[in-house]
Amino acid sequence: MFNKILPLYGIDPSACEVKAFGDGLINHTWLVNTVSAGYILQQLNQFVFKRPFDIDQNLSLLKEYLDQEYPEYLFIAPVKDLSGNSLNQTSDGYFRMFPFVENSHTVNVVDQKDEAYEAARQFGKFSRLLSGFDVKQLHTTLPDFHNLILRYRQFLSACEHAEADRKEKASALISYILENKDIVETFERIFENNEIPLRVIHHDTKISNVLFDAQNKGICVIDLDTVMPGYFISDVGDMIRTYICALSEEETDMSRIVIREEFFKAIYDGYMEEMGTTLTETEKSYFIYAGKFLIYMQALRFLADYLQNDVYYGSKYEGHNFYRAENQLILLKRYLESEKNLKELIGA
Ligand code: GN1
Ligand code: MG
Repeated sequence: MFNKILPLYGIDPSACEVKAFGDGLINHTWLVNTVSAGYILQQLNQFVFKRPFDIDQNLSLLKEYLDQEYPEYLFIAPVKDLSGNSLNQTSDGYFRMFPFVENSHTVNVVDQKDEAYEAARQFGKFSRLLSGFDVKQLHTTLPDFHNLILRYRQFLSACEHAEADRKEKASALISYILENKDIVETFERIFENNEIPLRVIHHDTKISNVLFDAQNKGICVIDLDTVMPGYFISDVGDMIRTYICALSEEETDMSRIVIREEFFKAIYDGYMEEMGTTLTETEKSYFIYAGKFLIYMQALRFLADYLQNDVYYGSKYEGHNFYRAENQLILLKRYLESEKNLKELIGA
């Protein structure tokens, strides 16, 4: 496969080093080192992203706008191959190459408050710089990706059609999801009344999607396939979900899941530093809700996948998606317990 792709970019496969890179669940990513430069090669998951050329077009529209309006901002768009294509469709799938940013690094686990602050600033900055861009120009690369109404319906249908043993094992988790249905109802209200505006939203704000410099200051955000019109609660919510606990969704010792309230404050400070004057008062009133929304939706997605025999996320061991869902529901429980303290922290 590399023998086919790399020459399109004028790279001799026998004169470079290629190794797997990162730990995303959806796309395949490799680091390609030639004698003169580093690249990130990525194969788009075409079962998830049904219209890869929409992504490519989004990236080029955003690049054009940002290069024009904010030339000092580093926006990492795919490089063009020898024929001028930034996305290649081959019999092995869809591929693109990004320049590797020298002297940058990514972080996989948030263990410093400053990392949460820097990341939140970068995701906030991205939406702020694009607040003058007409969001309607962007393709929706994953329809209904963060539509909790639909996710909830899909979850109910997964429950209905699940194999008996899986449903039995999941019954306590299913009950907890049903008990907290008010989280879906709040989303319904936001969605149906257009309470908050559509913005250019990243939709995958985990820490590994931020590039840091040698002084651990944020440089920019990466992994832009899910950049599309959305609500700010998606970005803030996924930061809360993935930064407020020291352990990830992969942790199975559930007693270790605790909330780091100071990290919530760091996310708030970093995001507001950039978006504070752009967000409406109504949006600000949903800042804490954002965490509930995303944690709940992720739990629901993992559990639905478990009930559907792991067709989406895959499974590395028996019950993998069950435990991921359990982990997220315990995180939700802890988050709800902290709500009063979090409100005080941000003066809400
Ligand atoms: C997927 O591939 P990755 O890890 O960046 C998923 C996110 C989930 C995440 C959970 C397109 O992201 O929505 O939050 O797994 N992306 C897609 O780890 O489904
Ligand atoms: Mg991703």
